[in-house]
Amino acid sequence: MSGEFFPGIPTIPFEGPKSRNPLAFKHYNAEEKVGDKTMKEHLRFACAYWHTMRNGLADPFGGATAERPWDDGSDSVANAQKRVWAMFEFMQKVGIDFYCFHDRDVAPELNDLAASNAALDAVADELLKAQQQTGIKLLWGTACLFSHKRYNQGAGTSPYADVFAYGAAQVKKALEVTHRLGGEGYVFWGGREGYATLWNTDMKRELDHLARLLHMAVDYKKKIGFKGAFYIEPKPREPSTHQYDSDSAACLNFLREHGLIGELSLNIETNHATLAGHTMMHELRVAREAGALGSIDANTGDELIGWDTDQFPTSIYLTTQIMIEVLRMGGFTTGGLNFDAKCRRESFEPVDLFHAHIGGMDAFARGLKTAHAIIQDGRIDSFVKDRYSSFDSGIGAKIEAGTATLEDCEAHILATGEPSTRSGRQEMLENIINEFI
Ligand code: XLS
Ligand code: NI
Ligand code: NI
Repeated sequence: MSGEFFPGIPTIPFEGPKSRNPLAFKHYNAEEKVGDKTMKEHLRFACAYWHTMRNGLADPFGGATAERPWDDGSDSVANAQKRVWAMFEFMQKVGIDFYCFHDRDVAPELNDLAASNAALDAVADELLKAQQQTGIKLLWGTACLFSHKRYNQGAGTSPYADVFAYGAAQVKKALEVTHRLGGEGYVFWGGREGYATLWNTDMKRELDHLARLLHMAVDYKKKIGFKGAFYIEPKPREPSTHQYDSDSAACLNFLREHGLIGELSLNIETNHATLAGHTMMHELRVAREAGALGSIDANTGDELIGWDTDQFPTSIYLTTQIMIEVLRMGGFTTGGLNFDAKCRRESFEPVDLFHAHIGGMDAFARGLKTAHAIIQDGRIDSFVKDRYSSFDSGIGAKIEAGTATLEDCEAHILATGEPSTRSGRQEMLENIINEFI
């Protein structure tokens, strides 16, 4: 089958590690079982509408380079509807079952809210048709509250009430459309919810407003019967100097402080972890241990470029770390691995979209198998368990149970003397990980 939009590119087959065909999977074999689930069930790949269909690949020094022959570049609804079919042909050929979008990626922003809403409805009709024809599902939807000029000082945290209200109205509509399309989730990424300088900022008021917006959304979700998950996506900076949802810990603290914990979990993006000065594994661990790891934006940054380069993940070490955390939480429920990633500006041909996604999917297939093998092997887990075993009995058990006092600790040390410690064995453990990679 050739198709209308990507002629000459077949449905990508699995050919195994010996294949030298660049348009074939070497490791991702959708129906192959790893443990008790197939790769496809574990990984729940999603394709990002904004990057795949709408990113012209401009960078701060030059304009768009991407060749997308199906797109006439206009803001017409007809162009937006046609693009839906290019997106779905792409996903079918590459074998991705979910997608994610912002309202303004799928449909144009027109002269006023009513016109933009009507355009969104018209494109949603087409999305629904394409979903029904292909079985592809919506992982999550969201509203773009950062591109339009009105949001130049934020949306939920804008100092202007009318801008807040506009953003809230956009969230309302995006939620309705996500609900109508059977979306499994809805993301809040506060694109400009932060500040450029504290000299003009009432931080307390801005944070209270942001919480109000989320509470309104939670209320509306219940009102319309949307059962999908709500996620908040941490990012520390860019475009703002400081963004309130800086990292997993900051988001969790914000949710707790404002009575939203349990209503939202986290959608964690690798490149944002890097910008926050954390590893992705750290960000995932913080969220998982709080019972709040919802979904993942699976990309990667560049070690030498200081911004959100949104590259496709290729490091097996990285994908292994990610999948260890995913497997340890028992797998995704509503979430998945959304490739919030774009080709490099130099990779401007449509076929590059295939190479990029194939590489990301293969990297995650290997990460999944490796993580599964490491967990099955059990040496890492038993090392960690053993490392803390002094808390399983005696004074340690009393400390954990909350029954030990400072006096008890003093009496214990006076009786037992100087404590002994053992090696943390970092190098040995890293060697074990490399046995599997
Ligand atoms: C940008 C964000 C964005 C969110 C969705 O850096 O990653 O793409 O995922 O609004
Ligand atoms: Ni993202
Ligand atoms: Ni990003």
